[in-house]
Amino acid sequence: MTVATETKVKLNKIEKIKAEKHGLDIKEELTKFAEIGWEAMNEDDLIVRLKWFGIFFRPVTPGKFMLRLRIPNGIFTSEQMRTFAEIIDRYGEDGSADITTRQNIQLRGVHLQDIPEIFQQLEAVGITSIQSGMDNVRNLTGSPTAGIDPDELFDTRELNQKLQDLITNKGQGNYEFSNLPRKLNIAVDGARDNSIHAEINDIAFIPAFKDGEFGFNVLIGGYLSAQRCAESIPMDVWVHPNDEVIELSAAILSVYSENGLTEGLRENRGKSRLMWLVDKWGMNRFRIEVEKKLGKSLYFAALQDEITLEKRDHLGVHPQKQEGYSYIGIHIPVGHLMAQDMFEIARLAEIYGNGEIRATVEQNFIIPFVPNDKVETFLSEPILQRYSINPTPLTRSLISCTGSRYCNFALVETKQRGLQLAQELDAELNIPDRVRIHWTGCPNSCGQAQAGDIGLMGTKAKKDGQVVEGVNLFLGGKVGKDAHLGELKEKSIPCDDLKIVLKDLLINEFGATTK
Ligand code: SRM
Ligand code: SF4
Repeated sequence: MTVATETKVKLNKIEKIKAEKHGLDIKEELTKFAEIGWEAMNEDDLIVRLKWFGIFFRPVTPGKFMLRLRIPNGIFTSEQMRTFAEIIDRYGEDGSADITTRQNIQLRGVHLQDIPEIFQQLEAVGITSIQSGMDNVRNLTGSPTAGIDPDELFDTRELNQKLQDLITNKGQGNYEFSNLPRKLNIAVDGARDNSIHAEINDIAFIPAFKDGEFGFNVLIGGYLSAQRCAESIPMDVWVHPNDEVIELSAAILSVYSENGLTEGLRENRGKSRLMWLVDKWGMNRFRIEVEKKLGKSLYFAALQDEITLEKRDHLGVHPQKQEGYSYIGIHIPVGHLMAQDMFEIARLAEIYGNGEIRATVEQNFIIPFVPNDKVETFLSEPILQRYSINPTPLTRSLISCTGSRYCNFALVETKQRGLQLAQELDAELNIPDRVRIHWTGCPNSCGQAQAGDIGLMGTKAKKDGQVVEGVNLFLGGKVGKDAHLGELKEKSIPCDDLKIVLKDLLINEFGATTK
């Protein structure tokens, strides 16, 4: 590992904190923190280092922490879901959960004093929250229909689990990959519809045949941030599935981490994502350095990849690869859940399916393995009145980041506002096709505004001489085949004027008519 303090490079604040004491070093202190309480904690431990364990201090709700888990490929069991629900249930109204834009689950309202017990509960069901925040690899995303999609090219489940095991040392914490210059996102797609947003991941593996053999082409450097948004670019590398994906990921992480200091990535956090290293070296040198790390040459990319379809949202009833079974996508409005909902979804998965629940990057759930002769009864379950399998067009494709209710970066409230607007516009307009609206509370773009047909990014605006909550409007984001980022079209629209702006836009650009 690089010893940052020995060089003359001007380290940024977070690097200094890491050099003083690494995030994983507080593992043995978690019980002590739980005993003394967050108010008595050192600020760097509280605000920065706890994130190595997925524990996020929320300045908006001090004392009520957010716990970000790791759900590789977004797949978990009804038993795990019940554990998540039990954890938040004890916090009453404060306890809630969110499905994230990386197929992951975050728990809210958590008290620090309960962390040791919560970690035991999670460990007992095989879930970890380690390295889910700060300068770590985030949740590994993969095809949400892996292993059940009749048209899939590759089942990504085991590979993503292996990647997580490598990166986190099977949930125990791994110093080798947890002092990156910045966060890093990895996605593996085994389907044809780019279900994982390859274009905005730092490392994306997309299906491609080379000389008739299945494998992945590798894209590098995609990311969104307040300073810059970059689409991923080809590394001109093709790998076989499984071991070569793991080896290559490890080599890239090492190259990124080990050169972070000498290449200046540890100075300015605004210029520290993987793409900055690629910019500095050029892809050719980047590729060579990765080969050196691997100790072998890499294959050149396959000429063509297999991303040939528009992105699916998986809602509704779909036949599985396994004859006689269906998977059912249910819509969870803006991905927000309370404990009782989670108990109920766990029950559905158990009595109708095989107990599995799958999260999508659209912040919804899929329940697989429902026997076809049970589908009708499944659909008559009362909870499906709220979690529809066929919601109205705008509500259906709404994505939203956390926003000001819990996130201190937010410039606007997102989830409630976004949902209300979508429902009102759905009621007033006939909209021929889905329109994907992505809300994000600030330029960090966790809600991926640039990926939406319409993207709305929180900002400040002026109305009647007053500073009010507003949005910057993005248009033209394309996902799936030929994915590309949308562009900023209009700045600082006051949220109070947004409904009329969206209505005009839907009528003029998306073929909507008034009811
Ligand atoms: Fe994010 C920081 C929430 C996906 C770009 N993100 C944050 C923090 C941790 C800020 C904070 O401390 O409050 C937010 C926590 C709020 C909370 O209480 O929930 C936060 N990000 C989220 C989630 C929960 C949004 C959601 O509602 O789904 C997503 C969690 C994913 C996960 O399971 O790990 C989430 N964040 C994303 C994505 C989308 C993606 O990965 O596809 C992006 C853009 C893609 C990317 O990273 O390139 C994203 N988040 C950021 C950034 C900007 C990164 C940068 O390079 O500047 C920040 C700020 C930072 O890291 O300094 C950030
Ligand atoms: Fe918070 Fe901004 Fe991310 Fe939304 S986009 S969760 S407001 S950091």
